[in-house]
Amino acid sequence: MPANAHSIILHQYDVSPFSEKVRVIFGIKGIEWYACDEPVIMPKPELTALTGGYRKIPVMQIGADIYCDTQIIIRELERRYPSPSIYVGADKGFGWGLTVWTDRSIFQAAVAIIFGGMADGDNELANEAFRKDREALTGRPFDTKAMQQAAPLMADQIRAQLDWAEHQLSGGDEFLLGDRAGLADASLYYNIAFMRWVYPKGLTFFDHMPRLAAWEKRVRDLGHGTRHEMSRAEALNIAKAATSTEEVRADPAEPNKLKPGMRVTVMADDYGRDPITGELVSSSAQHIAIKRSDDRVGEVVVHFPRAGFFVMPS
Ligand SMILES: N[C@@H](CCC(=O)N[C@@H](CS)C(=O)NCC(=O)O)C(=O)O
Repeated sequence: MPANAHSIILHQYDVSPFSEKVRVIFGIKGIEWYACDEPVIMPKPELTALTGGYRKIPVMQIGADIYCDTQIIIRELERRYPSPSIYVGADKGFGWGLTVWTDRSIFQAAVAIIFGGMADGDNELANEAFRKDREALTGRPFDTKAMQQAAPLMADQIRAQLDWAEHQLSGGDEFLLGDRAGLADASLYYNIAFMRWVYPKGLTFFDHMPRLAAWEKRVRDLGHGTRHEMSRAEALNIAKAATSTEEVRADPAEPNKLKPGMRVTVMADDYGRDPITGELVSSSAQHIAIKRSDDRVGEVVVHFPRAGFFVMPS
């Protein structure tokens, strides 16, 4: 079937760990999707035409609706494809809290271990252009020496935290929160997959975590749903021809008096803090959707999560 305004398009690249989180969710839900490969470093002119400046990967596009950050991407996938749910066992919402742990604490430890291992010469990702790009992304020097020094300390940190997961699996369940995979599994798994792809030496302690090793294989075997490829030009054409399906909705409990029609600026609270400005369409405790336009894509609505993002009137 040719792609259209309803197709799920993931702007991604294959060695992107956060993209892997979403690809595992595609696997869990059996979703058919289009991979639109983006550059690993800036510039990303097609991506930023869609997002208004947000540069991180992945970004999901459905027609003229653009979802920035895995949290809002997975939330939207759950809304459109509720079964099987990402919520497993007793999880009705705390799974998102677990993603704060996996996406910040564990991910940062994995990054230090991977790039701290660079001295061994087995890391092709971190060339000069990549380092410069990541300095601009984080606003901090890409200090290889400091990462080399931090790597053993971070190995202790990641081992201790993954050991919690090893214990979590001791009740006999196949997945972290029950007998099927969900948000918690996708969120922990992508960190391990990232190390496995680019710096497997960083995972030697895994030999002593047999339950987690078996779990890793089970999550990998879930696959990625049905993947097709799409060019960036085609993705832009789809956005341009489509109209957003987001409805105007005021949030009665909005604490800062934000209302549809107001101009607001949204930015991530950690790294890649490029501000994105637009007109508020709808908002809630968990999302904000803003309308903006660009010559190449026409009018689009860009969606962000609230946890981990700042919203300011502009
Ligand atoms: N909070 C974001 C984090 C995304 C993230 O850090 N992505 C990495 C790649 S996996 C990134 O964008 N790195 C810079 C780049 O690719 O330009 C999310 O959940 O989507």
